[in-house]
Amino acid sequence: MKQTWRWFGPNDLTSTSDMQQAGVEAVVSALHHIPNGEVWTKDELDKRHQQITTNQHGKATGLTWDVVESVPVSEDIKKQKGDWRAHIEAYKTSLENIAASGIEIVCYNFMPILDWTRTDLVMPLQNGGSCMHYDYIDFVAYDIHILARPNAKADFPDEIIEQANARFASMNDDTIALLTKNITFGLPGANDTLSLDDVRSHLAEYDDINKDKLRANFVDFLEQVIPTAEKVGIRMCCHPDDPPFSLLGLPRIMSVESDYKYIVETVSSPANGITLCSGSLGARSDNDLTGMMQRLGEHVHFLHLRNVKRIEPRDPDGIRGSFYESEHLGGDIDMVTLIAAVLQQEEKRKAQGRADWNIPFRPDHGQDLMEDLGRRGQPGYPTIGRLRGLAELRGIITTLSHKQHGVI
Ligand code: DNO
Repeated sequence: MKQTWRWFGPNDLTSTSDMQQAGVEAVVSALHHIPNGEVWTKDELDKRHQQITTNQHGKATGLTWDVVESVPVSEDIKKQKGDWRAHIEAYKTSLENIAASGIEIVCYNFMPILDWTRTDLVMPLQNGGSCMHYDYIDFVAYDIHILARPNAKADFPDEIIEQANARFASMNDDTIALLTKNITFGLPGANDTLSLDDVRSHLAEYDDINKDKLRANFVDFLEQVIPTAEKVGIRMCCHPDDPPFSLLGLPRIMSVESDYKYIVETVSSPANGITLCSGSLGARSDNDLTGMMQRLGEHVHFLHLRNVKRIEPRDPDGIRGSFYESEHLGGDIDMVTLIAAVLQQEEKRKAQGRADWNIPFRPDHGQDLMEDLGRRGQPGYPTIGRLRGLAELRGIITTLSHKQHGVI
């Protein structure tokens, strides 16, 4: 398992030297300044490679840029409206340029309008740290009362609506502004920052797009770009919906195992794979992460290892509800059995002679701890919390590898 780390570029509060000290083997990065739908040029790619491989004193860092996360899929492509055909052509050109620059793995997602979202970016923890939190009731209060989406109430059970009404009644202008900002602000990786009116007009454009239509548009996208990825030697890997259930009445199509199965079977190619994100998928209780890795592991090109703790309130079926981002080993996902399944997959690949046996993972997100508290880094991407996560994950990997190879 290759130990990687997400880096947002020279403005990231984590430096290349920090990554070196954390024992990072390779970097995950993206050209966030390039607007969705535009081509990633060779020049811009070269610049980012340079920033990763060489430090500010001109010395080699020993780091390489191995994974792109993400080349965003534009809203036009997801809706098949406006400039979508031109955006697909640009996407293919970006893939060609990325491959020419030496990168083989490209992560992306197909979530409509909002990429990942949380209601609270700094939930206080008992130990003095903080973490991100998705509060189901806050989100419903936002949906029904702040965004005032027509007919939003029809999407929720009565007792959740009652709690959301009471929550909204207790909010003041500041809490409303903060919640609105958190939900629509465009967390790292999501390029767009949206106002309430932007969200409303985006939503109107999805009026005629149900789950089947969105999925058909996704398959069309893959049928266009996967042949290019195959030709240039890129492995695409789709990130799951985060959280993995419908938001704002929008369809979500990469939330459960059967969604992934459908996509890898419908557009069958080694270039069409999965980013298994344990934290995103783990926010619902019916996703069996270890089982997914065992059953779909051959398609997994990239891993995000993160943990969540599912908390009340939840819908009566337990699927949709609140959660917070726990310590990497502290939540509802069994990281040990999941990593064991990854190591088994790697052994299988070695036996099959697959060159891509060493699956890159990154410690996904981290809690804000110590010097990172109040440091105003990218939400979810503090240095120390991720360093802690990486160290804990590395411990499991080392132990299980020893066991696998009969050392213990
Ligand atoms: C959040 C990230 C996501 C992810 C994209 C992939 O921390 O995992 O923003 O980068 O969804 O396209």
